[in-house]
Amino acid sequence: MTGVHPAWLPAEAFRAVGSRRVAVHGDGLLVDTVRAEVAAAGSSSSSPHDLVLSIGSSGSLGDEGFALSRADGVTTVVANAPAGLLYGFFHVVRLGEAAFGADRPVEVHRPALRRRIVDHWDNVDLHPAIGQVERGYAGGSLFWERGALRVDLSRVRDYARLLAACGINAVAVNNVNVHRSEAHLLTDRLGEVAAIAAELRPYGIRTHLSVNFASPILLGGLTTADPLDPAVRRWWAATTRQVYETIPDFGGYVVKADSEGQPGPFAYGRSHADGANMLADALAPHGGVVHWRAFVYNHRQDWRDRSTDRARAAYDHFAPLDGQFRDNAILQVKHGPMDFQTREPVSPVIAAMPGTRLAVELQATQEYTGQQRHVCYLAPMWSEVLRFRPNGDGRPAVATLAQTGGLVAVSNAGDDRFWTGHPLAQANLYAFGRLAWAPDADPPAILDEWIGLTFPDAPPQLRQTLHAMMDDSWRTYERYTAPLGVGFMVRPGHHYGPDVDGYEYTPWGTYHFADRDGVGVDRTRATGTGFTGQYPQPWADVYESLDTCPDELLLFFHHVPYGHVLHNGSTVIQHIYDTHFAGADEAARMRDLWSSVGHLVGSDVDARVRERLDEQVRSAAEWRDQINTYFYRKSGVPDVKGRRIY
Ligand code: GCW
Repeated sequence: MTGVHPAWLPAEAFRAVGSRRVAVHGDGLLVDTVRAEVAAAGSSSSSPHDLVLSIGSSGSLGDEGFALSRADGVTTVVANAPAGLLYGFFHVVRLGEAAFGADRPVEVHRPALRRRIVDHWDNVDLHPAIGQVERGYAGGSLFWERGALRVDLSRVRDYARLLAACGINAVAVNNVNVHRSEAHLLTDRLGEVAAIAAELRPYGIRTHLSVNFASPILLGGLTTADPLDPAVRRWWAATTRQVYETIPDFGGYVVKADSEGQPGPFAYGRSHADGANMLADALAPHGGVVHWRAFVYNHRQDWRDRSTDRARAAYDHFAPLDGQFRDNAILQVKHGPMDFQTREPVSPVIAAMPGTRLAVELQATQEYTGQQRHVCYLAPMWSEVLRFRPNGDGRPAVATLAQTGGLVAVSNAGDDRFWTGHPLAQANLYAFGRLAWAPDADPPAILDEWIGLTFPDAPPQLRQTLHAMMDDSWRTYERYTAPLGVGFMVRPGHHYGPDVDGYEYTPWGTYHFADRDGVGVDRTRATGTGFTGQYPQPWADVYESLDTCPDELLLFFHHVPYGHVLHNGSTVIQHIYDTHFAGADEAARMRDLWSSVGHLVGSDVDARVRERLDEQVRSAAEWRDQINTYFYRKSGVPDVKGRRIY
C-alpha cells in the first residue's frame, strides 16, 4: 500500500455510473474528458441508456451550469457548454445510486461564483527556512521537484480531476512571494507553466501565475518598474502577449506588492491602483485578469506605538482607491483584517469597495489552524464568513459581494501520498470547492458528501464518527489555541505550537497586550485604534460596545480586565481556563473515537490518522498548559475548579 491515495475519487465512487449504460453527446475537450471518465468507470455505451449526458442549447445554464432530471428510467444531464457537462457528470457520481432511483423533476445547478480558485504557494526551489511550499504541510510541490518541472506530470492531471470534481476552475501555480527562479516562470521558463496548464485544461482549470512586480528589472533589464513609465508598460504588454501566445487560455496574474518585502508601486511614489491597472492593461487585450492582493501592512512596527494597528492597514491603503481599478483588476482580500487566524472578524475592506471587483481569500493550508497535524474542518469558519452581511441584515452577504471577483483558497495539497498530510484535511479542499460553488451549502452536509465519496463503503458508524470528530473541530481548535479572538500566540517563524509572547514584542504588529490587569487590543473609536470605525453600521457600533461585541471577538476589539464578565456569564480568566481544559479533552476524545473506527478505512489511512491524532493530543495539552499557566501567572487569579495549572 504505497500508492497515492485517491482522495474523493476512488474507483468505488464510480460504481453506480459504471454499472449503467451511458451516452455522451457533444463536442469539445471537456466533453471528451466526460467520455473518458465514463469509459474508465466501466459504463457500457449500448442502448437503451440509463444516463444521457448532452450539450443542448435550451435554457440558460451558462458556461458551467447543468440541469439534471430523471424520468422513464433515464437520468438526463443537459448543459449548454462542455464545462457544465463535466460538473453534471461529477454531480451524478456524487449522487451515486440516488441518481438512478425515483423520478426527479428538473433541477438546475449553477455556480454562485464564477471564479473558484486555488492559489499554490509553491516554489520551484527549496528555501532554507520555508521548505519548498511556503506554509505547506503536505510535502513538496505537485509541479516542481529539485528545482525543475517534474518529468512525470500525471499527478497534476489527477489533481485537476479532484479539483474539478468539487467545482474548482482555476489554479495559480506559484507562491505570491516570487523569488528569483520563480520570477522566470513568466519569461524563459514559461514552458513549464504551459506544461502544467496542459494537464489542468482537460478538467476545465485555468492557469494563473504569480508575478514579481519588479520583473521589468529582474527579467527585462530595465532600470525601473515604475508602473507609469512607458518602457515598463511596453515590457509588460509584450511579455503578456508572449504568455498568451504560449498559453491561449491563460487566466492572469496574481500580485503581492509592497508586502512583507515584496517590491511594489510605493517605491515609485505610485498607488496600488496605478500598479494593478498597469498589469490589467497588459492583460486586457487577451481577456486576462490581475488578482491584486490587499495584504499590505507595515511589518516593521514598534509594539509601544499604539497608533499603528495592523488590522487597519488593508482598509487604510485600499478604501481610498475604490473606483480607480480597471474592470479586469480584482482586489484579493484576506477574509479577516489580520492574517488567517483561527478567529477574526470579517475584513472591513469587503464592505468598503463597492466600485471594485473583489475576491475573498481563504487559507485551506492550515498555517494557523494546526498545520494538518490537527483535525480542523474549516468549512464552518468559511461558511460564517460567506454568510456574514457586512452592511447588516437585508444587505448582501460576503458571498454575494465576492461574485465580482471570486473565492480563492491557499491550497493545502502537495506531493504527500494523502495529498494533504492529514488524510482528513482533504475535506477542507473539497469543502472549499463546494462552498465556492454554493456558498450557502451546509458544512456538515458537505462533509457528508466528502465522506461518501472518499469512503464509499463507509458503514454508518464511520460516517457518524467522522462527523463527531470533524463537524465542530474548528471550534475545538479555537478552544485550546485562541480564546475570545486573541491570535498569534504561536511560535515565531514556523507558527506551530504555543508561545504566548512569541510575537508580542516583535515588529509584525501582532499583539494581545496581556499585562497583570487584563488582555486584548483596544480597537474602539472611543479609546483605541479606531478600527471599529472601518465597519459600516450596524457593525461599527456592535463591535465598539462591550455590551454588544460578540464574546468570541471580545479580545480582538477590546482590552478588558481578567474579571470582565462575558455574555455567557463567565469571567474572561475563567473562560480561558475552561475552554483550554475542554479543548484539550475534546482532542483526546477525538482520538478515542477514531480508535473504534480506524480499521474501517484501510491500514495506511488509519496509521497516518493515528499518528496525527497522537500529535494533536500532545499539542493540545501543551497549548492548554502554556496558555493557562501564562494567564494564571499574569493575573494571579486561581481556577475556580482548582484544576492543575503550573
Ligand atoms: O500569513 C502570512 C504567511 C506568509 C505568507 C503571507 C501572505 C506567502 O505567514 O508565509 O506569504 O501571509 O499571505 O502573503
